[in-house]
Amino acid sequence: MAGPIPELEERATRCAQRLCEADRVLLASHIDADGLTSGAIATQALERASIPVETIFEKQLDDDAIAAIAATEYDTVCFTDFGSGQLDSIAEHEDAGAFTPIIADHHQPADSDTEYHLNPLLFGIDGASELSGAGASYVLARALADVADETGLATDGGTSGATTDTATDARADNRDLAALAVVGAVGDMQASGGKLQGANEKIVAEGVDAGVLETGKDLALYGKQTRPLPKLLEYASDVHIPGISNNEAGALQFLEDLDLELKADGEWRRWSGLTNDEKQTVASALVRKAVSTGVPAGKIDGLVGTAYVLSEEPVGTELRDASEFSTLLNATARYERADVGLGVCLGDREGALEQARTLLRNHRRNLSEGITLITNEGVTHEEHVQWFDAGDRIRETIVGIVAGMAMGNDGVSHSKPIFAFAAKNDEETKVSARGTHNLVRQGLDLSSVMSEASQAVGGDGGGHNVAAGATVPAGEESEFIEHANELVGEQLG
Ligand SMILES: [Mn+2]
Repeated sequence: MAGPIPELEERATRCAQRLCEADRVLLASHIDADGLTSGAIATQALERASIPVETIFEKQLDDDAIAAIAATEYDTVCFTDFGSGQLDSIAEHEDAGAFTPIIADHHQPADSDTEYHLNPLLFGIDGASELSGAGASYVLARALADVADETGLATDGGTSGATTDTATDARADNRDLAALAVVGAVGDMQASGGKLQGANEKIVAEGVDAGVLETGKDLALYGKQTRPLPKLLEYASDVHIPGISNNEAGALQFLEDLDLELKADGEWRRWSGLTNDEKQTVASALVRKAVSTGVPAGKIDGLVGTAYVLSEEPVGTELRDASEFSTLLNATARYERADVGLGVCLGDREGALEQARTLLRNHRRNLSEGITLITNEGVTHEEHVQWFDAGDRIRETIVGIVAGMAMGNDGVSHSKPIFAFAAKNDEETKVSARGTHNLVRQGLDLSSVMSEASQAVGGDGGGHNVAAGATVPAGEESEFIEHANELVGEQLG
């Protein structure tokens, strides 16, 4: 049977064959939404092929982590959503006979290669926008079903108790896992242009075929499943609509002016519970409001996009919307609870789901407390940058998001990049920098600022032009800011 991405088929089959030769497999995956879904896809595919698997997660696959993996008894190690960038180190352990690596990744490979390396970049497919780690893992899972079938390894696909032939077939050839692959791609921001492209689209088509996904044009706002209607509009920040975005009273007034039941059983209704006519009413009014308040046409187009709905999940839950699902997973990852995220992906709808929801609630509270902290205490303004030292009062894993969200608040400028420090441990300080697209157009590149300024004080860093991070030795914060201030001045000068 042909896999979803013909270019990857042959390599995927070879990787699957090698996995089927293993008595047991250690599976290592990255801790983020894409890594968690990658891990869940590969875990299920291996289990269904009756290959015993132990699944672990790492924030970073550094030399120490790889050495620890090499020290285990496992002879076969599958890496998902990382591994390509660490191939030099992995290959050393492979050459020393520690284990055979099978890699399903989409990041830029290091200067080394190995036999069982499945990466879209090796086959002319863009790993940043067309296929995620979860997508590569899905391609591997599809091949595993095929190979296991041919070699007579038991697959439990036919005995799942599924109620329809379509569902049974989809499980037997792992096409039901396409839903998780889409959550991973969305989590890695691959639907940034409003829809998934290229290889990702082929996975979507398989998921639709298998009955686990539905797609359609819909309002491109976050929270269509779970947010009360007024909050859906108020919090929508990608397209700023004056009088509605970040405006509680305005969003409410806008909805009240429409001829619509806003509550059901005393509770705010949600977008997912509206009829198609009702959705049309709100969407048209929203577009009219955007036009009348001068939102540019290009931005207005961004109000509508392709929605990816997990059709087997209950309406009104975060699991039903690929974007809300990936946010839930990221909330588990940020607090190092990969076990919880994996549990949700593997179908634990009680313990794990409740814990994930608690983590997401706490995450949102931490964000809002962090923003309040920065806004109340104020930032220190240098000539070209502004900065804030949170010490241990904001977790280093969220300090960057918080700093970005605080921009534009009272005393926090929109016209200078913001740098936020948070303690990593006694020896190291994490620095996160955030700019705006406007500043980037003027020449800001925080990636090079973070890399140069951190290296100047004995640290290291990098990232993107609009958002970047670094780690510096504790005590070097003011020295770092001096360098950063100078570098940003040169870029914007
Ligand atoms: Mn990824």
